[in-house]
Amino acid sequence: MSDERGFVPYEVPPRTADELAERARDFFVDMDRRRSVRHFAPDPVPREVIETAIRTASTAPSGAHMQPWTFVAVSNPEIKRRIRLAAEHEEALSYGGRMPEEWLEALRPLGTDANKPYLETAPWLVIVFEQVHRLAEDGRKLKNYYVRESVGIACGLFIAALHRAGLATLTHTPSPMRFLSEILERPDNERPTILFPVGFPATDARVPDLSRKALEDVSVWFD
Ligand code: IYR
Repeated sequence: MSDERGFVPYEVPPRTADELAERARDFFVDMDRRRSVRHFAPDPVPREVIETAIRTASTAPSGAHMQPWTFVAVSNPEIKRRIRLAAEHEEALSYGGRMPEEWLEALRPLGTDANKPYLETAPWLVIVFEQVHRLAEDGRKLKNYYVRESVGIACGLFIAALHRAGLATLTHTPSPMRFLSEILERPDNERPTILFPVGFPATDARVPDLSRKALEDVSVWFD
């Protein structure tokens, strides 16, 4: 099936304009229900679901197809506890003076503070590391490309996959997050970027009453 360059055919099923519109709308309606959740039920989530969501994330396009990401999935209670303690230590410093007033003000509607119980309640913590460079067999550094963008796209797909499965998550970025490299024993070429607590929302979970920008406010058209 492959041609002289080694390329293989790529086909998608043909669809009418109505089908396209309906499929696009269905996905939007589902995604528009997604919210960042900070209150999780302790109920377990099968490892297989997390594995599949990571597979979905890993379908993301990436610079030169290097797939410069590592997803570290943690359900071990002791490791979750260590992560919570280290994160709360950093967050206490941040909320207690490291974040300027303008930042604290911007966060007020979200009702966040330095306490992060969800780091233990959520059955899974998935920490995404970006591979700043690759290592050859002999230890030489090899370049990765558009690492930030690639990992960002993979994280977006991960969030969509979890939501589609019926789970909740949160893009949590304790800062600084270097402690995650130590606790999770990641090599020097990897930097932690986002920590996702994953689970079912608590039955009494509440989210801030936010609205999203209108299409007109997020797009410009030349058609
Ligand atoms: N990392 C802190 C602060 C925080 C920062 C932003 I930007 C947010 O959107 C939410 C929180 C925390 O997790 O509380």
